Amino acid sequence: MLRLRPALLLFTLACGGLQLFAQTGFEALVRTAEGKPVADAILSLTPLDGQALPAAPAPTAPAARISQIGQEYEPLVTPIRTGSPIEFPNLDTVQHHIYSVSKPKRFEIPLYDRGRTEIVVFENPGVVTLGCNIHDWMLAYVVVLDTPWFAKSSTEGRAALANLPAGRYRLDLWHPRLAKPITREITLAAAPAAAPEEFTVTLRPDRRLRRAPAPGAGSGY
Ligand SMILES: [Cu+2]
Repeated sequence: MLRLRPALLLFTLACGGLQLFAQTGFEALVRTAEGKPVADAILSLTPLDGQALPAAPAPTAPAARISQIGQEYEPLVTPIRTGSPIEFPNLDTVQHHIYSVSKPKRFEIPLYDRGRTEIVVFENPGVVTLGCNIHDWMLAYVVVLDTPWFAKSSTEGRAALANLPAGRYRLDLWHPRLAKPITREITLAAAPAAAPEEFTVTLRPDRRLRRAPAPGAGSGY
């Protein structure tokens, strides 16, 4: 039978209880002033009280995938933690030429064919904008974050975080069409709020032009 010394047992129980007590959650609801839900917003919380960050995942497997399909990037916005690899499969029958001139990660993947998958590691935090040298309407964003606590808003405008320690955080909300990202300090209580925190945002017009030929049009590039 396992025998624990009383002091050790108390310590173990106290730590376990504290750990359980300190975990909390946060949910954001992002909408326009007209009440329309906003998808693809990136919510992130960066600890200000020295809350311990979970260990970064071993960069052996890609943390995310950005496909080229139908001569578009899919998805439009991808959040990852600093140091994570992303895979870029070409699922089209035409070649693509991915590039970024964004400061956190400048790179290019020259002409490559269907079936190939390149992997790129994003070492620095910030927003990386991706284009394609062949199809200039192709656009995607990688949001590289030092914190592991981030989420992308759904088509209902909801972004939820769970299992993070209570305390003070810097909250950042980013969206490709937000003129200025929202930044504020928040304090998470041990008990998560009953209702999501609402964010009303003003988005710039979507100026993206869809210029890819219709599927089956038979055009190359
Ligand atoms: Cu392309």
